[in-house]
Amino acid sequence: MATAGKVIRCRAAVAWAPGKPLSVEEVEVAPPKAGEVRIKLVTTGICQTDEHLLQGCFPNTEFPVIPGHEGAGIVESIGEGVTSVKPGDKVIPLCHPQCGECSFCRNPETNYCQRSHFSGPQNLLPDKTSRFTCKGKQINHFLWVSTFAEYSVVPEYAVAKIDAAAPLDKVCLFGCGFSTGYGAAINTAKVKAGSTCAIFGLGGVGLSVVMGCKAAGAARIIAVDINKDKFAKAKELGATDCINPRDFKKPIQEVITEMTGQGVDYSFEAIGHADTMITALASCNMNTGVCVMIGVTDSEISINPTLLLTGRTWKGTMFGGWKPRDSIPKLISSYLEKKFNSDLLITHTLPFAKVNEGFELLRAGKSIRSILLF
Ligand code: PAD
Ligand code: ZN
Ligand code: ZN
Repeated sequence: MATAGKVIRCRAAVAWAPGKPLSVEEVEVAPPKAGEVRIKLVTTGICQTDEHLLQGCFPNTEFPVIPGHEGAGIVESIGEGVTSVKPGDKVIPLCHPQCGECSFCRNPETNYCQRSHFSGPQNLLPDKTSRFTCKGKQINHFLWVSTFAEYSVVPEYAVAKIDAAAPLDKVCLFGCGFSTGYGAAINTAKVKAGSTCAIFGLGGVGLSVVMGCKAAGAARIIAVDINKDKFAKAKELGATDCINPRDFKKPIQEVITEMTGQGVDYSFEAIGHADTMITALASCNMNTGVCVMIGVTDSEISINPTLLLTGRTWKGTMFGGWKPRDSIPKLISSYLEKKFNSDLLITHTLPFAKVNEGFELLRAGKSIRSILLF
């Protein structure tokens, strides 16, 4: 493309400091170095993890930064040595990489990659430099992908090439929310047919868990949220019961235990609060129950060890357990074959300039997923 090898000037939403609205600015995006890919983003979703970042609660991140990690786009140019994608390919930038070389990537039992942000900050690309500047200042990357920019540079091992037929304004959800929630049920919990499940938090992630539980053949899917406006969508996606903890005097884990006899087989926390993580754990049955934590918090948790002593399993999930470069293209093929309908999670589509409005909708509990179009 004519822009290959050149600095591109384009729009991006910059977070200059925690707790401040995003500022849509003109930024400069340097060309990709060896092993990197420059992507022209077509669309991006807004996830609660971006909100954690804006509030200054995301670990290992320094401001100013370009947030966003649920994007879809087209390869604009590639750096030296890149072989798996070429200009013009449709791609999903991956906030959870798959380097293919580390011991975890080589282990079929896990999707964690040692180059993930839990192993080291992703404010800068792996060579410890940024490709973004704005008003003469260096701007940080977020999770390497920074999808709130018209162009972004990412390492090759944080890009998945997808089917050319995929509608980018829909499949951007596979870059985080849908894949995470659906995979938490299918891969991490390994929900069995006929089982009972409880999902705490009915945002884009929690509702994707509902879809995963339904696809796995769960017999009863109990959806829990303090915002009853989320219940209609949860029912549409497969929830059999919807409950609001504020409608009960007794703790919700006791309500769920009474509803199911012993507690559910699988529980999921898709909120990101320490107290609901403990509640989700106590809601699965005391012996064979499995609780999966999805929500992100840096708060400490204190539990009575008896909760685990009797046999419960407590696990976390990153990116729904998918090895992303291998799995996201296949998951998108299943979407194209209409095996599930993740489009139902999209409640708002806004022009990119309205990015702050998208966050207001999320904060007010009015959206599931807002999609921004560049
Ligand atoms: P969201 O804000 O769209 O949804 C959260 C839902 O929780 C909302 O419907 C709230 O009403 C509900 N809620 C809030 N408090 C309570 C409560 N006390 N009891 C019951 N319901 C409550 O967020 P999201 O779906 O975008 O993300 C959910 C979490 O998952 C968030 O912490 C995010 O950072 C995390 C996440 N984790 C991964 C991962 O790989 N582990 C990936 C993506 C997102
Ligand atoms: Zn996310
Ligand atoms: Zn790896």
